[in-house]
Amino acid sequence: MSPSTVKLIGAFGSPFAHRAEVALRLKGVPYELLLEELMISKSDLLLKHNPIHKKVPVLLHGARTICESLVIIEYIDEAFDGPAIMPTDPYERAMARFWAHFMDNKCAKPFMLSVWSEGEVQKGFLKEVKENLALLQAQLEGKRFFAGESIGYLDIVLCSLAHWLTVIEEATGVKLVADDEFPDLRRWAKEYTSNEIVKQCLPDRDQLLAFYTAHLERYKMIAKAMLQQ
Ligand SMILES: N[C@@H](CCC(=O)N[C@@H](CS)C(=O)NCC(=O)O)C(=O)O
Repeated sequence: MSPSTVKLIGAFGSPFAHRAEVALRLKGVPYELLLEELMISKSDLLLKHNPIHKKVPVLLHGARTICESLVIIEYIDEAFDGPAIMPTDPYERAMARFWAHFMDNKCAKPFMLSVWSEGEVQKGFLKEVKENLALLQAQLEGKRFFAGESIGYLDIVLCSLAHWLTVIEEATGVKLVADDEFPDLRRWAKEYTSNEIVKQCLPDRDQLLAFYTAHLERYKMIAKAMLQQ
């Protein structure tokens, strides 16, 4: 199917949408980006194509609709020519998926609650964030990127640690990573965010900071709701 039929429903500042965009760019697939204004409302297009989760990103490839960023990355990798995003070795691929699920299922909540909650609750989640970061850093093992010499699946999945983390630290005034902590992760973050392809679709830092600063209360509410889950 022609890549010219690719559209991506995203939203400014969404690390999940960034995952899909980077995957398209690494493959050299031209696409049209349709930006949602999630803080205001959701478009009929988004609700039509992702009625189950009602979230971005959504990839539209001709008549096909693909939802969920992890699924989208794998779809892009398989549907289009270009450099492989997933590791080619089955065990490496399984491990990359394991850590991607770890990021989304085990790291997201502590991360949110360590910056957007308060007191003892916040302290507990901060400890958890550091434990999780140590586990992720160990996967780098002196490598340039998680899969070796070039950007691959896990680097893309962990994009929020590379670019969003320091912005959110600044917006909230909560320091998650001290300047002398996790040196390998910080070195990797620099490499990821300075990659020419990544840079083409990384949200501007100042705009991202303004976005999180403007929506602090909204994120506190989301964090509060998370605590009750
Ligand atoms: N598991 C989803 C998460 C996507 C997600 O949370 N997207 C946010 C934007 S960053 C969203 O659409 N939020 C709208 C909402 O929660 O209603 C994925 O990996 O694609």
